[in-house]
Amino acid sequence: MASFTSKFQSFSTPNTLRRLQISRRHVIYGVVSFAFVLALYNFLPAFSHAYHNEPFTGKVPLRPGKSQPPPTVPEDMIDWSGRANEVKKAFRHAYYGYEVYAAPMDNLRPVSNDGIQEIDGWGVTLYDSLSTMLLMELHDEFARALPVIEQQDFSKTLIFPPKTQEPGDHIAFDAHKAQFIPFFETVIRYLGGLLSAYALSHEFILLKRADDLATKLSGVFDTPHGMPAYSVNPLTGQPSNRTHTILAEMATFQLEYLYLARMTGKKEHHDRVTKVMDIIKHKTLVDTYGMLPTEWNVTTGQPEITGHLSVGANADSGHEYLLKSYLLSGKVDKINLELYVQTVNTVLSSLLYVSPRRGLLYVTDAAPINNATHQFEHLSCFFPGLLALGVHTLPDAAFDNESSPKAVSGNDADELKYYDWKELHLLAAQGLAESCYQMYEDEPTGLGPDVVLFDGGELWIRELKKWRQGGMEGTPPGIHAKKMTEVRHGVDDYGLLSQRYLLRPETVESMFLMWKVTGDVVWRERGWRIFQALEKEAKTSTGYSSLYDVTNPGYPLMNDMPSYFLAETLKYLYLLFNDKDLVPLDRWVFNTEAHPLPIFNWSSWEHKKFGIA
Ligand code: DMJ
Repeated sequence: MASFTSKFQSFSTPNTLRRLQISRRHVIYGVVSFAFVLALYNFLPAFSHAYHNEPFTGKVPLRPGKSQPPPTVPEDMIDWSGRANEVKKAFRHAYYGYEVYAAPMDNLRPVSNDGIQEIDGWGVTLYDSLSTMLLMELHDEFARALPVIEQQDFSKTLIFPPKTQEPGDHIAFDAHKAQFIPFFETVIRYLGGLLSAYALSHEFILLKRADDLATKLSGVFDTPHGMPAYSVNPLTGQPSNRTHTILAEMATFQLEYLYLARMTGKKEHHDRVTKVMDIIKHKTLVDTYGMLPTEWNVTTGQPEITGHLSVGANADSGHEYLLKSYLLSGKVDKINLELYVQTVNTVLSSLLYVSPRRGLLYVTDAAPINNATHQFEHLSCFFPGLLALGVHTLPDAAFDNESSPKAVSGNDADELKYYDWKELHLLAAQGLAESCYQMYEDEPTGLGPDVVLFDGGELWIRELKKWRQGGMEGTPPGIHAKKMTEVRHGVDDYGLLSQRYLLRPETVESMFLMWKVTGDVVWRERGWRIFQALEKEAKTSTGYSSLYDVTNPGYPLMNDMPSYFLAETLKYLYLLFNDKDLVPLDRWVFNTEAHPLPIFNWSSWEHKKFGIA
């Protein structure tokens, strides 16, 4: 140190500096320090940004890059219409099994080859299959269904005790409850099925029966605030007295009732929607930053205090119908649109996480907002498709992050302002759809589990911020996740909470929408791999069955074929492979059970008659 000091003292010090009592040593220290800071500023962008107050300088370009295609034959050699035909064959196999072994009961039990009453007892598989039959041009099957529908008595439920108890079936039969029909399931499967089949076939009897059914359901709204009760007795019109309800059950009927009002001209159907939307709109959802909570109270008309937020079980279609009601009735209901954009932005900044080792993007639930469970449900896999649909159909102004209402507050949500929201929504859709698919690819059966639990993870919005501040190297985080085999020590980022596969549609629904919106053939390829896995692992001699264990090929099947398999899973696969655009997204909106309803515009008379603002 002594020699270092004396060396510098041998230089002559200018008079001015000497007068200011600044030595040459001070000058040299100053120059060296300045050069050091300058180097950091230039070579470490993260550092340079962190020491600024981050002035807003425009949008960060988001380049998602190409998805990695699964190995396959070259694109131009694929016979897509042949593949669509394979799905049609699968539908016929399942529906034939239902007709022969289960009708007029609700569902086929595809292992024991008999039927079971599960939802109202009016033969739900028949109603849920109508729109798929029409799209597949299965006219004989459709013709056989019409007289059954014409004669159906919707006044009483036909549920009775199951003949045998299945393993895992712990719910005791309750004769009183069996007289009540669940509103949500009845609307999405029966009412939605009838209305969609009417729109596709113009068979007037279908509209008439839809209106009859809605009349039988009307008592469900006889609650203090007009929120639908969980269930109703269709014979007496009495609503169930359960006070607790969930978002999905109270806010998944708008599409069906708006279309019914439009087709029948009946104001009462429109009023049901207005009342519930008024409750939703007038809540100041401060604690949840504008996102509708999962749990509600029918008696008070208020959300419960749990603060639970989710796009999965119990909430999913409540969010889905915000966007879809806006689209169905000619894009005029701005409140629905705003609620939808707010919801997505809250999800993007608070419920989306990236897994630590593989970089899988997942959406989870939380209660309250900062207390994530890190569960990722198959049910949530509809969400990437919904995001893609929004990007495809909404006007650019909806994504304008200067003028749209700010849904969320706090540091994490502030990051949203650096992105074009349209690009950001599509990026999230891509990352999530890839994870949903990866859940299938990870299993030896090729079919995905119902619920997984992630081993922690970082908020996606924070990872995006690091990526942005670090110079935006490569693709943004959460987009191209690593396969299990690419992770060192083979330690996976998640474990299985439910290893069942319940023939659910959500992942193939998102594959279909991602294909339609991006035109990237990889989504078709992935859908094909899923279809092949279904053929291999779920097919029985009479239909297709849910799996107990996706980790175990060949393990005994669950003996259960839910009607949504024919309404949704097979329909989305068929549309994914079909080269014709049978259901253009700018002319039709799928209800949550995949029954397409045609988009319409209210006339000025209807505005007046229904009191539409
Ligand atoms: C379907 O009945 C509907 O999509 C509903 O909205 C939730 N999920 C089931 C199938 O998983």
